Amino acid sequence: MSGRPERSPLTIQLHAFDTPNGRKISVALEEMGLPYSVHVVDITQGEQFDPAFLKISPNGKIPAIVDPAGPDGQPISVFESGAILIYLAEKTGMFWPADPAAHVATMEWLMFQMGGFGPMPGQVHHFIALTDETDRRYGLKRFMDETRRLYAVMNQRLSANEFFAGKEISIADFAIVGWAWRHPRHKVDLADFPHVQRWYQAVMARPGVARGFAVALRQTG
Ligand SMILES: N[C@@H](CCC(=O)N[C@@H](CS)C(=O)NCC(=O)O)C(=O)O
Repeated sequence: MSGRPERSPLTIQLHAFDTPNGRKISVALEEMGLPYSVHVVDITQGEQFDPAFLKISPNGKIPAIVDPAGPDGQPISVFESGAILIYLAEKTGMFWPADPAAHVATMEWLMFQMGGFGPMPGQVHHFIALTDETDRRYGLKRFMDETRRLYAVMNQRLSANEFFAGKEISIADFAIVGWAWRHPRHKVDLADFPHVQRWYQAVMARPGVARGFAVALRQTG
């Protein structure tokens, strides 16, 4: 199984925490069957600001990876989850459809996730935790409405397509499932979006995806 702690020279380091953006990458690594080791960056303890981590992730956010076998066999680090997914898809040739139309669709829905279906539910997660009702009300309405609108856009896409890129599962699905996984936290009932619900159940039922969500991304003990 990948995700195990032992290292080999070709083991990719995953620096992450148990959040949607972290899970996208553990899911992709598992689905691609790449050996990797987990390095928990506890963002609740400020570890994302450690100078050593900032060297590989200058924006101070998880996830990041270090691939000891990067271009020309040299080590390379990658930050930003969308860039990491594309890097891994190009490295393996997996979940990166060759068909030109499906390839474009993969990029579209990956960018849709990075620009919208991540930042918007992320704001819901922020405002929902506030206790002051005045601070909470406007932000929650604005970002919940927008989050539901994004679910409706996805529902429409999935009404005519099995996966976001079409017939094939792609890195766009891994990006989106990381955030859809948190639908209880942003208070969206997937039953309101039946095509998203069908897709979500199918993606979550994949053994590789299940392993990606099960791997420990928090310190235990
Ligand atoms: N656009 C970035 C967003 C990464 C991000 O927001 N990471 C959060 C956890 S999901 C984080 O590290 N937060 C810590 C902080 O903001 O200090 C990506 O997709 O990689």
